[in-house]
Amino acid sequence: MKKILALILALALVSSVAVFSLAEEGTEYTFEAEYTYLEDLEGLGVSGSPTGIGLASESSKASNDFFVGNLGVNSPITFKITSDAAATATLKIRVGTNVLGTVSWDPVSFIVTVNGEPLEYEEFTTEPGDDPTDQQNFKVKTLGEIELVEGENIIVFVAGENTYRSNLPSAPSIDYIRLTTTANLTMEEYPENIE
Ligand SMILES: [Ca+2]
Repeated sequence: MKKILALILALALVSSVAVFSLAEEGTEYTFEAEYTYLEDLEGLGVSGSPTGIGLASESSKASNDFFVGNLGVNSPITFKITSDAAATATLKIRVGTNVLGTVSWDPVSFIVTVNGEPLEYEEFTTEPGDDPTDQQNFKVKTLGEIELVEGENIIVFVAGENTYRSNLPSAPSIDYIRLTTTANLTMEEYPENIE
């Protein structure tokens, strides 16, 4: 009996390792949100809210020292990614609280589209951490598998239906997205946003 249990355990370990390596196959690309095209975007909509490159904020806790925040329905963050082949990719996003307290995000309250198609992803929450100097408390969330086409792909993140900021729709702050895939990816970047 013990031998059988050991065999089952060994098989379970082998299969979980195989699944892990399959999901992580390929190259992991990180694309910074502060390098997306920010001109013409309007922040939350409340008076005095930032616009354009003003949506990029500095934080030592953010990758590349910047993130985009104060996002509303008129500030979709758009990643233009060119792929050298049609391929499946795992999409992750590093998000912060946007100083909204503890709130949950799902495909209705925070809309993610890939080449115009809404992405159905598992609900996640953003919440303040224990460090009062780090209100964003950035965390990486896995949104799931997406299909990239050869050529240009448009991945958009925008506030959906919610009343999280003074009864206006808002979105989490975005530090970067991460794509893991076997294809070669490049992004249209605007580094002058933060210069
Ligand atoms: Ca960043």
